[in-house]
Amino acid sequence: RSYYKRRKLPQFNTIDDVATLLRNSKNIMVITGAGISTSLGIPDFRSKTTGFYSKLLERGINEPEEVFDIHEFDYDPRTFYQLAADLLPDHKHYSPTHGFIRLLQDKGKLQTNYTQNIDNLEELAGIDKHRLIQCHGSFAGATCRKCGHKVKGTEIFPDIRAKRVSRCQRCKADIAAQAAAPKAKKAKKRISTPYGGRSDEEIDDNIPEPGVMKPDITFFGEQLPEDFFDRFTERDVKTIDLVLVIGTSLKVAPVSEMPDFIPHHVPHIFISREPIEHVNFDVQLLGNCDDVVFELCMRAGWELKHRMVPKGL
Ligand code: CNA
Repeated sequence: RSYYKRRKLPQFNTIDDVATLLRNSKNIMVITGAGISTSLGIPDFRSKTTGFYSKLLERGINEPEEVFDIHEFDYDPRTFYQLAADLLPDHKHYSPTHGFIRLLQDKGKLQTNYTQNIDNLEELAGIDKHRLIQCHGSFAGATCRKCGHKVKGTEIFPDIRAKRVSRCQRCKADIAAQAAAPKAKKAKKRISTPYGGRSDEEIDDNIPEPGVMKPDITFFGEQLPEDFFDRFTERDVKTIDLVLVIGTSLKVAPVSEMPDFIPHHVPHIFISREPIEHVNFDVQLLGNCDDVVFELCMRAGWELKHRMVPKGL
């Protein structure tokens, strides 16, 4: 299939058209971004005064993408660890928009939720794992950059919250075991090396630095999960009958390109604060997504039960 900008479908124009589409559709794809979690106090990236990127600029970081660049992280993980706490949710609440996606699932209409979010709140909202693609990974797990040891994300949350670089416990244990190993072994090595006492192996042993833990979020320069491409091209584009794109600026590829790869006859609906010009959506419902999905449910005759966002958040 060639990639080109889709034409609009002239028959869909109003919020009531969208409510009717919701009622009639059976296989809905929902593509979400950071905007569906801002009502919980988690900043998005690109909102002008409240976004994470504007905070970074205030702190003199001119190229915010670098905070999430894998090469920068490997070179010096401190920048990431000083800033990541802002994006870590409390995992106690999800937003009404998460509740709306759950409602689509309960009604048997949710085919797949492709989320760019890393907060893993879809899990809290009860979205089935097999209906969820976390395009950019999530904070749910973490992996050592040195030895590959995997842990639950919650194990490194205290370090993230304390703004200190999280180190691998398995590397630490290995280093401790090496240090406690019988000295005779080292002495033996020394005798067997012709270079006056220190073999290459021993020099390596002298760098007892445990590996750095990295949350399993996809940094710039890393691959997206394989199931993203497989599910999208092999299954979803062939079978969905409606796509809802919610709370995203659609600036990050390849997710930003998904709507143009979906067949043109499938209605494309956009719900967010800022309008989008680089994709032809049939209807753009602009405003706070929590309000918009409430209104849509009301017009569709559905009751949106969800955990309310507590006051003060
Ligand atoms: P973005 O570029 O910051 O865009 C978010 C969009 O949502 C903006 O256009 C806002 O206008 C809009 N928006 C913000 N709040 C609301 C609201 N309450 N109702 C409706 N619209 C709203 O973020 P994207 O998701 O487009 O960019 C993708 C990045 C952001 C991914 O790589 C994520 O990992 C990353 N991110 C995720 C989180 C999270 O997991 N909660 C937080 C911050 C960034």
